[in-house]
Amino acid sequence: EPHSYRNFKLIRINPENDATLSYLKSLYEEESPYTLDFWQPPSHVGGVVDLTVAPSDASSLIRDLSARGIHYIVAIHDLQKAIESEKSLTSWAHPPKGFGYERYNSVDEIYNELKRLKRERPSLITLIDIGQTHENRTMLVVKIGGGQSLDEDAPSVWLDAGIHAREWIAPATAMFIVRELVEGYDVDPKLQAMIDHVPFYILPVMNPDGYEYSRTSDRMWRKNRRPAECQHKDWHTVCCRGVDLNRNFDWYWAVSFLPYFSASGSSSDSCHDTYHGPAAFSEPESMAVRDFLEAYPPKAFISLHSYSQMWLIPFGHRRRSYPADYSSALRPLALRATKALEAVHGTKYQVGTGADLMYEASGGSHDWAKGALKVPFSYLIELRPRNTLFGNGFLLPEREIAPVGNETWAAIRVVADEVFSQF
Ligand code: VAL
Repeated sequence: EPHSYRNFKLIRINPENDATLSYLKSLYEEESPYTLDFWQPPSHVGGVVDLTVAPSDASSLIRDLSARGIHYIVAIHDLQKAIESEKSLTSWAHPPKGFGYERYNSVDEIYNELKRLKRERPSLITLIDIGQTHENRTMLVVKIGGGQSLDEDAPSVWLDAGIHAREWIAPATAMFIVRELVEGYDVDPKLQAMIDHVPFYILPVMNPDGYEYSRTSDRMWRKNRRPAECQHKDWHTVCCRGVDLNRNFDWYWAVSFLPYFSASGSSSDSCHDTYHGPAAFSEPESMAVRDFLEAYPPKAFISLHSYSQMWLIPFGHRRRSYPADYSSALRPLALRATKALEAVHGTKYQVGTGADLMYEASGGSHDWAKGALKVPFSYLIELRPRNTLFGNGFLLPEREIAPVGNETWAAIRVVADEVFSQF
């Protein structure tokens, strides 16, 4: 039986002053008396904080917020209901069998589809097993274009998705882009010329253990499934599983710049959702990605996440910290890409670093790709939705997969075209 979120609530707060902000930070960083899950951690005054609360704690939390004069909205009244209506195009009780491009699929369904595409287009597609997870799942990269052999010097574009288990729209978007590339190859001569020269390497599910766990056991799981680590806390021992893979890369790994313990950067507590792991690249998933990228360094690195509609540029580990070519190259290309994205369905994105727009987070893969691997164009995309009155956060209905896929592809194509014209 999967974990039930019956009557869990999603509370959305715009902290208007420092007192509110530090109260929310204390709930996030210290032991809170309530069962809370921060979908968007507190960062700055004027930002957005999304948190879910268990039904048993909802009234006390709301009493606390009201007593402090903190404005909030209840964006979701019954999280379980929202989880069930996420499958908007298919029946939740009787899911259809097999892969669908407008559905949230299992890892097996995704891999079977990639194998089917490979059988259909053997010269266009190459499948590469780059490693195994803790639970022995394969990490499967699909190479599209550029011939069947791997060439370390050829310019290429890397795209990964699903580093965070619960961000289901990310793998769905990656698969949508796989199809755009495969089908576009025959009918779009410009696209053909581009991917003949600049192949795409796509890892649609970077965290397959976590993804499957979020499908079968706990929809809101974020980390990988590293076996439990135990620690002594006060008078008892607690053991927790999982590492946040996007805190496990060797770029200011485990470093926190704030003068106090900052769990919003990255946490040393194995029970925390942003646990950075016992060492940089301690995890098979991040190790596999590192080893592959070091062997075949791409010209563009793009990592798909959700949610909040932001096109994030390095560096995310610290506020006001930028690569040398931030203003001359990275940001102008990001602006062009998001303009192309907006032209498709009018979807607006913010552009900047994650640290400036949201919160500092060290050990992230897009920072490592730019800072350590020196990939020219490195980005992290936070897909739909935005945190508006009705946005369902991670629970984006299946009917939005196609529009998200179309608009995101338009933006990524701008990046790939730039690589094609430069290298
Ligand atoms: N949402 C991302 C993360 O928590 C940040 C880095 C933008 O990993």
